[in-house]
Amino acid sequence: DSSYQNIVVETRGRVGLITLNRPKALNALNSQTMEEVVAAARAFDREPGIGAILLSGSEKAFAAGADIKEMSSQAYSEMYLADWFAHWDNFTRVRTPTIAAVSGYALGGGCELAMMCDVLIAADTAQFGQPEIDLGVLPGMGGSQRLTRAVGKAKAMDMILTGRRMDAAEAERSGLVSRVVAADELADKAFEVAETISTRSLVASLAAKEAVNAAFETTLDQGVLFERRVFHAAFATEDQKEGMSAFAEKRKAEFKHR
Ligand code: CO8
Repeated sequence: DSSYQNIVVETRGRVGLITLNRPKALNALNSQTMEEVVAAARAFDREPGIGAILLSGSEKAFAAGADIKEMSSQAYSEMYLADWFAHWDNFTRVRTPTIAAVSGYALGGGCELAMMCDVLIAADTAQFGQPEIDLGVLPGMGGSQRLTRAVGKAKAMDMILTGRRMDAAEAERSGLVSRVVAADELADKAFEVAETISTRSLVASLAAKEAVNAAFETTLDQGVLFERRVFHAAFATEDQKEGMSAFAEKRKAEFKHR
């Protein structure tokens, strides 16, 4: 869509691609970029022909943070009244699975945006960090919550209080990312993952995402109950019939995404 200035949006098969494209600021996430990423993700989310959304940056930077220059002179009342960063919540409400392909810097808001995605794939050059403490502030796009849930209190406190970075190997060891690949293979491998997800039953993958996310919001008992109800409901779909018949007939399932 040519109406976007800071991102490039394209469709490949059933995968919607959003590429951050603000190279002069290492993809720093200013308000305009936030509006565009959220708009593009929501547009893909409304499109039944899209089964996965792949979010990438550049080789050097996924995103070097929220835009410090845009924020620096804001007063508390301005931040509060504008509810700065709250619009990102709409990105996390996208129901289609989101995959982040991270190469280079994912710092501050860049790390936080990557953590908003469902699957995080890193190049071996990736560097994750929450350096806000060096700016006299703290994470503001969910980092104190999502990093802690992802890597636990010890590493989250260490990173957020010292501002130190984590390389790709430590990020994988700590459970922040699911896979690390060679930098020159990131685009292909991340696309492969997105494509794999996108070809599965859309009803099943949306429901699966919802069920996993429930684990962060509810008790084990309630979460298991939620899963069971949704699992039962899957038997009302054409894709369940197709998936299970295909298994019995020893052929590949042809999902209709309904
Ligand atoms: N915001 C705005 N501009 C940025 C940002 C950013 N986060 N990051 C990089 N840029 C700009 C640089 O200012 C520079 O622009 P110019 O050429 O006009 O001077 C251009 O991008 C290239 O950057 P560098 O020259 O610095 O590139 P290097 O390769 O030397 O360094 C780094 C790369 C290490 C990533 C370095 O750019 C850096 O440290 N960036 C900031 C990282 C950071 O602190 N991120 C956290 C941001 S804060 C946040 O996300 C949460 C909210 C808290 C904000 C509080 C504000 C008061």
